Amino acid sequence: MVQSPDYLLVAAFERLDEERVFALVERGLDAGLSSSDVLDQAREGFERVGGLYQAGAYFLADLLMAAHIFKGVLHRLMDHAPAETTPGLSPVVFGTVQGDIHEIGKNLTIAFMRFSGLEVIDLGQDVSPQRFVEAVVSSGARVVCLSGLMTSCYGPMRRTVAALGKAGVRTTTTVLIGGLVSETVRRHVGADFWSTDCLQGVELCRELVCSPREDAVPETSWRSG
Ligand code: B12
Repeated sequence: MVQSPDYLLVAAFERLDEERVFALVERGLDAGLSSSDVLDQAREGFERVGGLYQAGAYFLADLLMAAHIFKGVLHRLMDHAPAETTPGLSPVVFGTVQGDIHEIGKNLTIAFMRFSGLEVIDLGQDVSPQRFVEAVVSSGARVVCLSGLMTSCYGPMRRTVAALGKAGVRTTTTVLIGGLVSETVRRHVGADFWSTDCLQGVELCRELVCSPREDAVPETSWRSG
């Protein structure tokens, strides 16, 4: 049976076969696939690894290897076609909140944002509320994304939202939280939106940067409460 290159890339990723993944990325790009298509396949492969980890079939080291391969794919895609930002759009400030060093989900979401034309200011991990404020003030960003993978992140998320308020920029920014979050968490921290899915987050951010703060409830919004 002849298998499509898409399936091959996902399967190679699932097996954590780094060399084969990179070779298939090259093959896909040479065959005319877009960076987003390749990224999507890499994401599917990554998710399969995550599923195997959750099922106990893979260890933490395997998950970290998957993150390493994913980073390699991103570098390759950036070299192939540097992500072009859509001119005139406000940047998105993004970071993992204070006390948290988990970055895989953040990096994945940022990669999709950049490939969809958004300019993202990546503040990294363990980002203090003050650094978020400084980045928003200096860039004029209207959207702030906070990632947090631990329950201990809810305090720092709340403090970040409060700091934006204290600095007088809360009314001009929309705050989206992601990671280990829910509607209850959103209400607790005072954010505008929450999501546990990077593509949903990208879609929302695109709508937000294209619309003024006053209309900050896009049609595809899943804000509730
Ligand atoms: C990998 C991992 C690590 C790695 C992180 C490596 C790295 N560079 O990021 C290492 C080994 C360093 C680590 C450390 C720790 N970890 Co850890 N870790 C994980 C693990 C296994 C996977 C997380 C992950 O990357 N998933 C894959 C990504 C793709 O998924 P994701 O992050 O959820 O992101 C998706 C979405 O949430 C979304 N997303 C993420 N952020 C955002 C933001 C926005 C705005 C949007 C729209 C979307 C979005 O996009 C992604 C795709 O859709 C989880 C368990 C799990 N199964 O989730 C534990 C887990 C998160 N870790 C946990 C803990 C406790 C720790 C440690 C405290 C352990 C310790 N005792 O030292 C330390 C934390 C130290 C610290 N100060 O941060 C706990 C948290 C428990 C809790 N409820 O609070 C978990 C849940 C494990 C567990 N079951 O106990 N960890």
